[in-house]
Amino acid sequence: MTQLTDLPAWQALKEHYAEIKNEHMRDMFEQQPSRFEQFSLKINDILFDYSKNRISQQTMDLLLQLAEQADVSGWRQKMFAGEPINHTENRAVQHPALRYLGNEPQYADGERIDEEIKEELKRVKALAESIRTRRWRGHSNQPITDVVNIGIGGSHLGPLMATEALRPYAIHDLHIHYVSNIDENHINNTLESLNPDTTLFIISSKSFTTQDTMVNAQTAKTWLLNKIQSESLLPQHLVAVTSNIQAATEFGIAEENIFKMWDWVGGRYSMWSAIGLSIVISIGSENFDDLLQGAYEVDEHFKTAPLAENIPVIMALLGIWYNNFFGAESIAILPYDQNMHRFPAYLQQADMESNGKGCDRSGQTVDYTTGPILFGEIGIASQHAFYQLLHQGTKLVPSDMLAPISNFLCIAKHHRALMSNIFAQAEALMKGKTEKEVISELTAQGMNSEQIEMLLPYKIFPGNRPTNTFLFYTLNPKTLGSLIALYEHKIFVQGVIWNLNSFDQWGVELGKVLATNILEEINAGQLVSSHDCSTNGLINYYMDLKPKNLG
Ligand code: G6Q
Repeated sequence: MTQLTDLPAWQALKEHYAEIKNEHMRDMFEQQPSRFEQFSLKINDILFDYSKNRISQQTMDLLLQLAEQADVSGWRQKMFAGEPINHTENRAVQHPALRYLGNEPQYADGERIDEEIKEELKRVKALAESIRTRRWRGHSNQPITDVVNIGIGGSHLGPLMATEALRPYAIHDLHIHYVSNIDENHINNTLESLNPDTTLFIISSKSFTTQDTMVNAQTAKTWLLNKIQSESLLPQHLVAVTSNIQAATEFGIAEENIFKMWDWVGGRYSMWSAIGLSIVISIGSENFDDLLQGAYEVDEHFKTAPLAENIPVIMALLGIWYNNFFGAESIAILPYDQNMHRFPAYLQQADMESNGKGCDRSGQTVDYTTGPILFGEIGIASQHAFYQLLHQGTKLVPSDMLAPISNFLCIAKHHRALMSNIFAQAEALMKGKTEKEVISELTAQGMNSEQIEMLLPYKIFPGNRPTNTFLFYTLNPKTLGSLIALYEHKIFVQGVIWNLNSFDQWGVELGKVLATNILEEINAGQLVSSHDCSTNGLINYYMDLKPKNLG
């Protein structure tokens, strides 16, 4: 394959960048009053406005040529056909099949998968509904009031994010908790207020070997047994989601309480599978169906819309424009909806674990930059925290802002103020504030020329800082499903263009084995000398000072 940087579109974009890099969006808007119509798209009730980007029609044409020359359509077709595009693990990438609502058979590595997907979803819904309707009883015949999902990474972030985002749709006498950290504080703080008689644990682990999850699961089991005192009653309080049925059975989970997941679903793409069990318990089967529906409609859009009108493709190309041509190193995700407070963390994993790679599909080290540093927080809170850097810092941070046009109660006083902030921030980031504007502002405040001269440089805002704005009617399950799928496919398209395998995660696997040797050394209780002097020093310092009851 031709190197990415040798593609004609890449070369043309380099030249185009040199021409456009000093143009200011303020002027672009003045010259093109129809920019909003030209550079915005809609899918269902989601409006995607990308007009506040440092682009012209020529930029978009060249970026679209890049997508064509990198064969985005070909790779997209391979993914949906279930070909093993995760070549380092020899696996298909079929999370879209989990939400497929059409009538065509679905395949992964040549095997038909749609029947078992439906079967498993049915089991998940049956369990969820029996808990929601209080038919599922604990060992003392009391209904379940608290569900604790124990899992980490992909087996944690998606369900947590969606449960929080869809709080208005949740059943209120059922509380869903999430435990991921091996630090005992996490599980202890969670169990503190819970009653074993009315608590159900979901052990969510694709591999059922992840240390953090397994240690927390053991602690949960011991906590249950302290009260229940008989292993035979545990099935009423313990279920698992995994592809390692044997390990879950050996752990003591009844076979009928084990929900399947498959090799062809990556952890960070798995909330659509039984890993989403806690979401279904929280919002119910019908709302979960809506979540799937929203994602399915985006899958169909991604599959069929021409590249120039394809929202995930445009999102990906804009990211590449800043990452590879402007040298931007990060992107910010800024939801203006409190319930989306875990959305940036969720996307951080999805994006950085998928495209945080420097080795291309043929095993060569790339000579261009790949996945950005993704960070973010609730927009309003961030305005009082890190927006300073977005406005006046030396780094270019392209940002995505997301907001609902109406929220659940829609109290005018709150909502109008919220919306005025998102509009004002995106406008200010684009326009900035010129010297002339600052002078007239300070003059109007009654300052003399000496005071103005002193303050002037600090009050100037360069502007020209790009944002995408997503407005959606309300954050309902369908819209959330669509938003997540838009980002999933954006990540896919960027991975294709950077010629990466977005679906393996050797860095995570490394983390899973790295600590093993040191744990053995700590368990042996002797001073160590097998590492560099810093690591030896830290371990020995810890061994010396750790509380004696830690052994
Ligand atoms: C996701 C990653 C990673 C994984 C966790 C948990 O894509 O592979 O975040 O989800 O390490 O793994 P298990 O589900 O196997 O416990």
